[in-house]
Amino acid sequence: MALREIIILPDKQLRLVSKPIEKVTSEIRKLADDMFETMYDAPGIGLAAIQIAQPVRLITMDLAKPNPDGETKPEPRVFINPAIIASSDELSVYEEGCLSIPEYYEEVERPAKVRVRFTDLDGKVHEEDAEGLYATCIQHEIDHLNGVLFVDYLSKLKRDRVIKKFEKAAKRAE
Ligand code: GNR
Ligand code: NI
Repeated sequence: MALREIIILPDKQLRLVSKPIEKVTSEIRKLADDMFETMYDAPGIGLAAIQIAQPVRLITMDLAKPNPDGETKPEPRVFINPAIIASSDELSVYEEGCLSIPEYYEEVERPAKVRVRFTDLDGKVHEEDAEGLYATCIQHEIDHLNGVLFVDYLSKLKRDRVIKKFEKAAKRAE
């Protein structure tokens, strides 16, 4: 396993449309391993491969909550070529953040429930209904595969403001 660097705004790679994975190879397994290490280290609850500069349709996620003893048992999940195949009309609002837009949080409205189809690391295809944080997170991650960021759902004023802030920070760091 290896810790990889998470790319942040205004890195243009975040706007790439990631390529479907045709076969679950050892490289894909290794990439998923590295994504988990990077996601847990961050820490984050989800990660899209493009966030470590790999433009393939691969997502890692862990939504495990602490048990009453305060311990959290890992629940690592992998989504290959995920697709939303149905969305509820009902919407829900969640305060979102993104490891590629550090320390910025805003409320985003999305379908409250979605049905997602994806392939796992064994090449098996699954369909699942997602709601709550799972629904929000899978939509946020699939957006990354399409070059979409949660700030794209904000008002132009807020979006321009956060993008400018990160552009300035990048200039200062040159
Ligand atoms: O760690 C993360 N938390 C989060 C909180 C609310 C909605 C979405 C997310 S995903 C984010 C990690 C990330 O940037 N994934 O792409
Ligand atoms: Ni994100």
